[in-house]
Amino acid sequence: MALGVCDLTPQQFVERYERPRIPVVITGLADEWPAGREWTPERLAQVYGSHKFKPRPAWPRQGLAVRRAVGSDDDGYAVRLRLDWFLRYAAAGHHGGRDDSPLYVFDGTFADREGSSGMRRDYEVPIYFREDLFNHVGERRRPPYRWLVMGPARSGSGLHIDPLATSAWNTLLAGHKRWALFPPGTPRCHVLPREQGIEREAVSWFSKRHGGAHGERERWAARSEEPEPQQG
Ligand SMILES: O=C(O)CCC(=O)C(=O)O
Repeated sequence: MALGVCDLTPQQFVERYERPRIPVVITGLADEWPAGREWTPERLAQVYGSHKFKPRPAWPRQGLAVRRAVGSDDDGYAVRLRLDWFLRYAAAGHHGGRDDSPLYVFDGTFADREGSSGMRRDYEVPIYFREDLFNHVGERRRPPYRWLVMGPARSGSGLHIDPLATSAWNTLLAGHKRWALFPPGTPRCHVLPREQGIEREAVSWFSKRHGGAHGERERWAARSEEPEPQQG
């Protein structure tokens, strides 16, 4: 379901979508954001090119320990990559668009780190999402809550459940993003499969259609009820 920002008040959003936990795409929310103009690959390279962001493969592949994935070193410390290098990687046809597990910037500290904190000025939290639910858990338990995400074709986040079972709002500034959404109540084994040969990463999920022996996992994914949601 896609609605324009003018068609939906914050109260209607809560009643019709948030409370019954129904996904919705709201268009027009980012039209005035400076990010829409400023966050082009050229401009980002110019302003933030030497700053390091945290990439990761969409999901570490089966048998590859999480701590050895790009994005963290053998001791679990973050590994970061200069943005101009990442952008070059993403633009190179023989890399980003072809790798088994394309790198994806997924940086939850960009807004706090010197060097990239200026990006905070380029967007604002839309009126529908201004209530800060993480306030209720206290600062000590607040998980990362704002992310910069970007990548080449076929990159993406692996299947996951968000911190503290919350839901995030997402804005797409360029490109297209395909989603697999699982409704509340989906058995954990379908969202976070552990079987041998089932990979959680986006490119595998979408290309191999890991539906399980009887397609049960696929049936749980929301796209069995609606057309597969695509942003952009
Ligand atoms: O944009 C993505 O790749 C995933 C974003 C995400 O992890 C989320 O909304 O929970």
